[in-house]
Amino acid sequence: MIRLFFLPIFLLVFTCGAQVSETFLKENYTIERYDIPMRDGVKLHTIVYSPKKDGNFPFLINRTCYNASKYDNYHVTAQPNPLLVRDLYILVYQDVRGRYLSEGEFDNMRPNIPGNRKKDIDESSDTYDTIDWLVKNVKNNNKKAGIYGISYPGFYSAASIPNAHPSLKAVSPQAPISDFFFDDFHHHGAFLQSYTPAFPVFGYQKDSLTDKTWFTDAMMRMVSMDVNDAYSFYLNLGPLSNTTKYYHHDNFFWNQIVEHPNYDEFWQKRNLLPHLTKAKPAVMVVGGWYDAEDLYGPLNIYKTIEKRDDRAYNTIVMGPWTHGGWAREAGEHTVNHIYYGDSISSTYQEEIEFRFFSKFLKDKEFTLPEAHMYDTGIKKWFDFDEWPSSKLNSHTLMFEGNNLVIDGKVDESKEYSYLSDPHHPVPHRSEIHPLGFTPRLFINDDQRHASRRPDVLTFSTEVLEKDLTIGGEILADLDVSMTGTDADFIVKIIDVYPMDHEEYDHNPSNITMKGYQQLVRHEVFRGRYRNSYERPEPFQANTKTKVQFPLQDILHTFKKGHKLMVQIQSTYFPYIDRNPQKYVDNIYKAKEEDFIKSTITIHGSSKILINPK
Ligand code: PG9
Repeated sequence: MIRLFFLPIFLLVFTCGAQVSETFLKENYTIERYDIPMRDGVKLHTIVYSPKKDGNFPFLINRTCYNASKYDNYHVTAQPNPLLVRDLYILVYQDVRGRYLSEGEFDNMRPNIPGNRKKDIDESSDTYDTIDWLVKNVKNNNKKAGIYGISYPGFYSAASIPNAHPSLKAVSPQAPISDFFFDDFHHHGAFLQSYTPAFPVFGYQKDSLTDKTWFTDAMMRMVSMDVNDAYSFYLNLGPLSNTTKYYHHDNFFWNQIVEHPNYDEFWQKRNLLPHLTKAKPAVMVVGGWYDAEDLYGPLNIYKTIEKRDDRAYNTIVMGPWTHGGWAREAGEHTVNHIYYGDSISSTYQEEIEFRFFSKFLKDKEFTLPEAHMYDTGIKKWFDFDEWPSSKLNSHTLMFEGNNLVIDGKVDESKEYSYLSDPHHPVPHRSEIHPLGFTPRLFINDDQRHASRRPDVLTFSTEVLEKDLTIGGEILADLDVSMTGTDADFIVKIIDVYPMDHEEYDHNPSNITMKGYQQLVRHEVFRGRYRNSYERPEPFQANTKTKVQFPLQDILHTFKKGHKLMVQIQSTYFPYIDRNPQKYVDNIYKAKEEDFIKSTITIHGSSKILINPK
């Protein structure tokens, strides 16, 4: 029995709380199934729900690698926003090329081919051909189409933007992947070892058209062990070469990851961002501040379009959600131990998402915000007319002893060192946790387990005498040295709660919010890529070296009575793989003996910049 925590993302369908009933669907929609020919002749399996009522309706399209058939036969738990379903759209669900009942070969983050070609195919051309066929062949349509999707389907939504079909009027990439070297599997070159169980879903070609999963045997290699302590499991597994040996030796995607450890042409051509030069359809990007899978994607897709096409209708929503959380309504909204409020997802669905599609596909008069952003500290929404907003202040955070100094002077000659041991890595979770398909709840977890370790540097302000809002972009500007020749750097921004903070009802009795050190933002950087993601370089031992990298944006007010804390460390396990700390060409092929202890030094000239100009 596969325990729920492990249920892969493609089975944890993103569902809304107040579902549309099967009765409503059957009374108001008919279902047709088509195999739509693409320009190269490959047919893509497409399920179409058409309203029974007379009228001309827009299309609402979802292209997925996670089995469109789960939306077939009036399957209610997989429908989109119930308000949209009730308002009657032509709902379209399609298996992307090479998946399930569609023909062709699957390719992860299929590279976009620039220009509007007649023969070559990519996800943009497949979307163009699909819309063209639908408009010409499905009755009662109003020749307008919208596309949406969460996660990989979010990438397919965003991939519709280059050379968009003229009928495509509204695109909502939600938690979209933009580049697998910065989303999901990697963060700035470090491998997310916590994704190891996910590889079977993306690493085997099917050998026939099927609506059933064909990679279950490969998945069971890990699931069947029913692992309750992921940290020990991965530590005992040892170097990544053992993952190849025992689990993924026949997985084409894993082997591509192993053979392309650096940001080479293989990854660069799979980056969607360079192709987002113009956005003719209206775009609404949606993301979760606590999305452990795809946070780089939504922020950078929005910012790229803002930079490249100043005439685009391009907006962003960032809420207190984990991956895809806005599609689920549980009433009380919590992320791990933190309570944020009630009905946050259904309010977004009603006041934002429903209005976006109604405005551009049904010509309804709605005004929507440019940037609808949730402050995760005071737990309120704010609308900005740009993001990052010039209304949010810049700050410089520096270190003095154990103190975090905001916009002040420090003794930059001081040094802060720790012994980093890859055989005793810093856990990324405060609790023992089972093997999971992807990382999720650590993203705003308690950091007291880390601040008590000698291999974690911890700097904290005094108790804040007034609210301090930290919003916008963040840059870690570190001066480092080490006794080894390679290292990872993890920077964490933490909200320290007062000792009289209220408890939250949903937490078990062993969790106290009194003195809680809540992770607000973290980022990982593999130091070898400090000068180039494509050409890694070893460090010179005991030589002061600059390491700069961005953390993803935040909007968080550190309330009066709280403290602002920064932690720096060099292991974060098993969220990411361990750096041997002795430079080797390919860490995926490192041997046990390559893993060495290293004394890492953060020099007093280091700083964390908020909204650097
Ligand atoms: N971005 C999510 C993911 C991709 C690849 C592996 C695991 C998860 C998703 O598509 O849900």
